[in-house]
Amino acid sequence: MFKKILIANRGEIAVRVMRACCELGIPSVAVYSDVDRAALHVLKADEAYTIGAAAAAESYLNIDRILDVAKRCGADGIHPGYGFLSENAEFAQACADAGIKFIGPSAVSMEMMGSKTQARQEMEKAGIPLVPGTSRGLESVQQVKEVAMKIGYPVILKAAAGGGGKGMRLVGSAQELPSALEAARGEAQRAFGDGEVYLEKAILNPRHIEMQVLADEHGNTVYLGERECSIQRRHQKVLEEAPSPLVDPGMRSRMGEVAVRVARAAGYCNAGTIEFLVDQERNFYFLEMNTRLQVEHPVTELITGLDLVQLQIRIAAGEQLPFQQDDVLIRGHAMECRIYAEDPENNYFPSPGKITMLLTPAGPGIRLDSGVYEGWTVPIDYDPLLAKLVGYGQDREQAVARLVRALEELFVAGIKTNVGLFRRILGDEDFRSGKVDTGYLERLLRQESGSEPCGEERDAANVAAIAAAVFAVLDATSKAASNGTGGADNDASFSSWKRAARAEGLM
Ligand code: MV4
Repeated sequence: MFKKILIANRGEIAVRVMRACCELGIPSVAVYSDVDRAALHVLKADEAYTIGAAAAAESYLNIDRILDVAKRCGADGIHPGYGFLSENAEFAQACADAGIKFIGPSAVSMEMMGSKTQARQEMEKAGIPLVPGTSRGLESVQQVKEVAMKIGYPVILKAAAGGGGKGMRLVGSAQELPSALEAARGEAQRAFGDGEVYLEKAILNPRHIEMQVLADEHGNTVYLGERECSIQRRHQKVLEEAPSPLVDPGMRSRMGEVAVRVARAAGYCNAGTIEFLVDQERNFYFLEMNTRLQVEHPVTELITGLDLVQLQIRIAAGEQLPFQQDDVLIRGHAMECRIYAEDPENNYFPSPGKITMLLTPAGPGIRLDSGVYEGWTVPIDYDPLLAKLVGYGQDREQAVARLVRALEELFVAGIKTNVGLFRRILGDEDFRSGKVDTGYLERLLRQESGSEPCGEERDAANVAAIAAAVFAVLDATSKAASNGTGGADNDASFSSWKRAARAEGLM
């Protein structure tokens, strides 16, 4: 087993990995940038080292600095979390060269899945169901027109070096093709330094469902069930759940077996995720493989009872998977809300700043993976994910009810968050009946923006609520009164202010 693990990441995922280290009795080492000196992951680590300026390129993406720290402190393993260097084959190779175990797949598997055309070629060979399209970079406009004609419009142009939605272009007809191809190539070149573009038939209103796999170094590969990830906006996932309301046991085992074949064809080791697009007839197609631990891994942990991070560490240490496919049982339902520092009134733009007050939910079926604390200032330099609020229940209804209750308990002051969005989603009829696809959230936001109170109404309500809060603090006699539940104000939109006033009155 490892003597010491360095976590090359920050925020909630760094804290999550430290928890696994702690339970395994392995000391953890944090690295941090200048603006993260007081970050939660630094406070929670056994040791912490500075690695440079706020800009990620100077710190969390700085391979030399991170390896320097690892050597200096005697770490024999590095966990990359997600994002940053987690899917960087060069980093995985540099770790191997330095005699430090990268807790993740090999550089070779990462490279194969990093090129979407190479991945398609390998998966084609392995007989994996793919969206109809090309598995090589496109050449002449004439060739592209012929292929598109054969598979039928609409088609999608994608960057071979892309993934996650960057550099995609929907093409409805042959007339649009020449300019779309040129634009897609230019975009891919600028974004990835690689202009290779390929083509797929467009699946309309697809669902995005992904399958978790685990593979050890001894040839054992298992699947741990799917996650429904269709609720996203601009390729940013917002809410995920497991199992998917769409998937029955038959579909799960077919999808799981395909996912295991994908992992085997990639020579894959450690935790990985196979993304599928699912069409309206419930046909599923391999889309891409994420060669890392994912943000939404907790929902899989809750329904399987497994600790994915501990398993990653044990696999990297050379252990056998401690169970077989038949031992994996799915029980209950889990749902994750990604709490971001974003301003709902400003198109969900990042909204960093000081967290002046934070009340966190707990209780039955609630898990909070957080990277922040009261009094800390959320920096603008990184992804604005604050925490993941995860609800678990014996069924979907109970998971939802617990999340709704936990969202009521959650109170964040000082910064704007997207918490209100989850109240809307969880109360929505289509969501409650499991009718979601990748267009769901945009539709909900469009439909609801019309029914919101107008700016003036909102301002008046806020002024009244702020005035009430100010009076509660200024009026010393309110201390006694604020202990009771008194007041006839039952409007949910005032409850945050009411709570702030009550809390400040008690101080
Ligand atoms: C597609 C597609 C429809 N047809 N490919 C977007 C993210 C990237 N991983 C792949 N994406 C898509 N590929 C074909 N052939 C629709 C999407 C897509 C999408 C996929 C997953 C989750 C959300 C999405 C939102 C819009 C489009």
